Amino acid sequence: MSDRSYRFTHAITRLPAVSATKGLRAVDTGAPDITLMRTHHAAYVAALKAEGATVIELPPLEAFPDAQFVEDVALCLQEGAVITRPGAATRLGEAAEMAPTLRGIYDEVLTVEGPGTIEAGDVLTTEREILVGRSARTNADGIAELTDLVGRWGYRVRELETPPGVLHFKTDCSLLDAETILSTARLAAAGGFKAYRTILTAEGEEAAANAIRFNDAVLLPAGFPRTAEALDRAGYKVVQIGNSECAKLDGGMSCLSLRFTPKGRG
Ligand code: CIR
Repeated sequence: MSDRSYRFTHAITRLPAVSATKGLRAVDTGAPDITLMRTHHAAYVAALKAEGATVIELPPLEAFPDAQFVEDVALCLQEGAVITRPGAATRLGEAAEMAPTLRGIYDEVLTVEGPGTIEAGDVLTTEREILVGRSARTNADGIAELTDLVGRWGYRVRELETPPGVLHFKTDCSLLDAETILSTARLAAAGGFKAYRTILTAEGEEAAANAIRFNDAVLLPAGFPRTAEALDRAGYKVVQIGNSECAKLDGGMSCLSLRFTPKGRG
């Protein structure tokens, strides 16, 4: 079994802008503290580097308060990248900002042109398929266009539903290894993960589901001790990263990076 869905050579991150205080959020729990957000961000980048990543650290984009959530604007695969088309109007322009960086890395960079919308926070790439959760940001047309684009590289897309009221599919799940998905109970109950082993987040710790497996580590937002313990018991190396400020903007570990191994460099 290959491991290209969780072993990577590279990551792209973007430093949070001061304007991140104005980032989108479902429920306002107060403005994030940018200094603390940047401290957490530095720890996140350091954790990726500790796992061997070459991290391309992009500068803040003040015009786009959510631009540190780079994951949403592109899907990076080995064969090429796809620039997505965010469903949030204030985030649409972020995709074009990411394109030149990806063109510098990949020979093939494709673009979702629309009219559909898709944010890659709704996309979970596993070893055997690409799962896409329909959400308030990702619609059927967007999924159809992505399916068509990645089909040329041999990928199969399977459409699932993001639970109601949940921002992104990966707000509620993450890949732990080729066979295993960390999921909230509410998402697992929908039945889309039957072909996988699932580890459930502890009750009341649903926000722990937005984690990432990067090489040997699972980066988990700090503050979810029972889920951390369950992962530790299952044999994963858990690295906890502060996420209190991004959480105010509905962001977690996966949102903060694009992770990939460009073909020929893996
Ligand atoms: C948004 O609402 O778009 C941002 N405030 C949070 C994006 C989080 N990204 C993700 O879950 N992949």
